[in-house]
Amino acid sequence: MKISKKICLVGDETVGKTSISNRFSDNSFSESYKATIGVKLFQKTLNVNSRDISLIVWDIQGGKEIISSPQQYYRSAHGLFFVCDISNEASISNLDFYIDIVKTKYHSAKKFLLINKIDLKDYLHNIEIIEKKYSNLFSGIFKTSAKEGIGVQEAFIKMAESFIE
Ligand SMILES: Nc1nc2c(ncn2[C@@H]2O[C@H](COP(=O)(O)OP(=O)(O)OP(=O)(O)O)[C@@H](O)[C@H]2O)c(=O)[nH]1
Ligand SMILES: [Mg+2]
Repeated sequence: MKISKKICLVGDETVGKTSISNRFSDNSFSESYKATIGVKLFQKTLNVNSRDISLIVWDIQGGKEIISSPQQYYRSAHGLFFVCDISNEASISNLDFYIDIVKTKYHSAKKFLLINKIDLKDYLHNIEIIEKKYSNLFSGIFKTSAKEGIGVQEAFIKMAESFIE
């Protein structure tokens, strides 16, 4: 039987949620920024341990307002990717806000952290700080660059694997 899971991307505007989605979905990347309004969905099937897992990915608009909105985009999510941008301090400090909301509302979802834009070498010092702070809160932490295609595929595979453990 095919397993189907809802995955949501959570985080501030411009951290790279859409870019991560596009990298995973069709291995593409664009330098230009177009804010996501509401949500964009896509489906991709991964085969892990000889099982097909259909991932329905919800690429949701960034920012604090949307997570508390009555639309409840995150409702019934099986997996959540929290995303921050190493070059954007606010996106890192705001992780606490998203985590707090999720703790109460979406506690049963698998949670992974994506530390994105690791191609921006001037900000690599932030990685260790983030990893230390959040090491216990997530099922996994991945360093990603949607731009260079680093870590993205791996993160989605780990997420898919976590559903059949
Ligand atoms: N250098 C670099 N730039 C990136 C990376 N990922 C995304 N970007 C750029 O960052 C900007 C924002 O990317 P988006 O993917 O649209 O961000 P988002 O989180 O979907 O933004 P919202 O839809 O507003 O929530 C774009 O100009 C992307 O090209 C990355 O890994 N490295
Ligand atoms: Mg977006």
